[in-house]
Amino acid sequence: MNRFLEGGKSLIIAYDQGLEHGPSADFDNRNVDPAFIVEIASKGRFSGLALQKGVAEKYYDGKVPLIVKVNGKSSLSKGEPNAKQNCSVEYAVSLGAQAIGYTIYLGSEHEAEMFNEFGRIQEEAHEKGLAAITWVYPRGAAVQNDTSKEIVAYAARTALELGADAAKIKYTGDSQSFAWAVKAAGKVKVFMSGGPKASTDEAFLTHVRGAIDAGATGIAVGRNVWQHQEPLKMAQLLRQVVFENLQVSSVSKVST
Ligand code: FBP
Repeated sequence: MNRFLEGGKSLIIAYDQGLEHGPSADFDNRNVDPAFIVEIASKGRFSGLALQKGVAEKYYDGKVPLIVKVNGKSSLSKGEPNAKQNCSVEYAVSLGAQAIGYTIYLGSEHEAEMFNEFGRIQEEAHEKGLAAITWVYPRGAAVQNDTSKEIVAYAARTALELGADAAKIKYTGDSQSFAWAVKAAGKVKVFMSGGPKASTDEAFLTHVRGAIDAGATGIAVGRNVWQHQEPLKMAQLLRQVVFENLQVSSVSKVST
């Protein structure tokens, strides 16, 4: 994971929503173009860029450490969520990946399949010198509240139990409860997932501040950056919170 860390902290930009949500749900004329995001990743000095293999093949420019998502699903499939492998670890390496990303839907009827597949991929990734990062999203009929303290900590712990180097998990809503998830993750690096674009910069930065105060390594975020009117400005604000450890009141002076 060291390749994704700067003074122990990290800021990752995620752009796999074209598969997960579809272009009409999240994209406009600017951010529908992967080249726009790849440029933000380097100009905004992100620590990592997460892409599905097709986008990586055609747009990755080698400037920011790459995470290739090796599974994914669309928003059209219904029922209990499942996401199967769609890219080999070997192929991810050939694209320049320094880590693989894999989503586990904890609590889904299909979780055993994902546990099994991630176990194999994690071992192969480690053999090839790549980090294994898991997006652990509690989901399905058995999950009542996917951001409760208990369930988010369960997600974090699952990442540790299954051998992940880092876990991307949803924010619980407050720093104190998120700290329990960070503790449950042990030596696994914790990244807060972004979610839909917040109504104000301050609202989003407050969550980021809370996650960092809870001991998170950083954030892995998409829409709150590339849906922003000024993505590079948001990147700068995030850097101030994550790397410079500034309070939101200090950075929000330059915010819109
Ligand atoms: P955002 O910051 O835009 O929420 O992206 C984080 C992410 O994990 C993406 O990598 C992924 O495409 C998406 O969220 C999945 O979202 P959902 O919660 O709808 O499954």
